[in-house]
Amino acid sequence: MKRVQVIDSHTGGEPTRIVISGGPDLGGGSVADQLVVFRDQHDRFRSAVVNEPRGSDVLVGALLCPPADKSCVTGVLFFNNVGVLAMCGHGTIGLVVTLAHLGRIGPGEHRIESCVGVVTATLHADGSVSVANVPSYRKVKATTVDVPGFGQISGDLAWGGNWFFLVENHGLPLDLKNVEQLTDVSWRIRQAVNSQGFPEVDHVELFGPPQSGGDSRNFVLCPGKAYDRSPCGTGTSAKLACLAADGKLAEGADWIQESILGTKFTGRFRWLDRAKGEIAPIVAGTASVNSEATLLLDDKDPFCWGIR
Ligand code: PYC
Repeated sequence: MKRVQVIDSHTGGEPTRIVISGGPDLGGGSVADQLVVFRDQHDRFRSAVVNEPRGSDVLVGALLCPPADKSCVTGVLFFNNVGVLAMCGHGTIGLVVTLAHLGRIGPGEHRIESCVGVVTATLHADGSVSVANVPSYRKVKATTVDVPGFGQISGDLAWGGNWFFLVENHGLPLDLKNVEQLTDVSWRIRQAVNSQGFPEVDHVELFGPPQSGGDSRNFVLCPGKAYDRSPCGTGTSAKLACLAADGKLAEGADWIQESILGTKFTGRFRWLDRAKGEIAPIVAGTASVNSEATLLLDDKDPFCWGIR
């Protein structure tokens, strides 16, 4: 019987399950190196932690691992119901609140090594967390794809730690009551985008008018077909890159991104390279710890490694 200690939190409604102990030994090296070992040799552990019967499609998992960069408080690799994630903004906010809950860190700046680079998270005195995310940029502006059953859709392709296809003009109400249609259309957009020139896109982000006092509302579909309950930290970073490139948001100004639930992240950016459109985004939000648990992995359990 294997015991895996986890702490669950949610960030703006989006859950994160942090593996505190009992995870596989990934052999050291950078977090990017360890991610490859995790992805190639420990996929059933990923599934055991986040998939049913212990988890659900919406759960994002995070495994603490030793950082190669010793100035970092920890390394972390993120995963979901279908595989590994390059980076996760809501998960990083959840991680910081979880480490504070464990008494491992206090208010102040903390460097964290992810598989796509070091991010700096600040735990503020009021418990909120801001994450200085990896450099973000827009790769393609206003490309049009043909979405079967929906027609032509135009969107931007941008990197914010994951790859996003960002769509403004879809004509769908961004309302929880409409989540099935939003999921269906976003999934078809992703398939069209992947097959029509951009196989790297893993997330689709639809935007609409704000409804809860922010600047914009979004609906983000994740690679495993679950929608992000939070405004998505990497998705907000990709959005900031597009706003910066279009001259629609000034350097240092706040952008309040609402999720489909109405929960909010506050984003802002600093230019890294204006000619290349590269920005340093900062995304801030809050998380709450809601469970401490020990997962029991028993090979005799027919669903020990998750339903997949
Ligand atoms: O907050 O970056 C994020 C994220 C990615 C997938 C789910 N949440």
